[in-house]
Amino acid sequence: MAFSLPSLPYDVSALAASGMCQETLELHHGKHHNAYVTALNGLVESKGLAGKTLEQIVAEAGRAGADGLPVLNQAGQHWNHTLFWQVMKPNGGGDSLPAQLGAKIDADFGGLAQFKEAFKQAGVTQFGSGWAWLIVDASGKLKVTKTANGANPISTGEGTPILGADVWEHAYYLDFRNVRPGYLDNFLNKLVNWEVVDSLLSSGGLKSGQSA
Ligand code: MN3
Repeated sequence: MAFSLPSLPYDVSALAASGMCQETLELHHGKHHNAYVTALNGLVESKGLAGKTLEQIVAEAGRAGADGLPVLNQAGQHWNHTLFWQVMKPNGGGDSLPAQLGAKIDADFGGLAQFKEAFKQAGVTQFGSGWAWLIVDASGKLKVTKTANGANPISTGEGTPILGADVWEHAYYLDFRNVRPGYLDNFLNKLVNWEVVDSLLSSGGLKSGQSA
């Protein structure tokens, strides 16, 4: 098998009115994400990845440290973007959450506003390229964290991501120029698909269904 670029769960123009224009999605999904998939497929044979799932590859590359980076850069980014497209929708975001997710956020962060602020701060303070995450940690508690470049909470062993925001400049430069905080505010208030985040909380996280 080979890895493949998953289709967007909405039209490429569908998020434009919610702050992510068609050109951003064409470049980000069609060029950036596709390049990670192509590069990862190019590593399958030389790195002995055949038969492994994407999640296995990400976890093993993370545990390998510096030696795992060439694989993690591509495999992590393939996984990260696969989640990212799923956790957005047109006219998403806002403060109306499914009951289970809302109650869990209230219990673990003290309220939705506190969660949003923590998530935004994680994204803003990730120096250079990376990701902000909402994860379920080993004790079952929700936690906000951030990772650099192509890493993610699976590769670091921190927990199971159920929401991720790409803070590489390619994610927001066309729509928000250099203003990363504005992009993250928009993500939380106009783009997040809370129903998908709630279903990932129930199901134990995204299974890409992909393997080498
Ligand atoms: Mn990206």
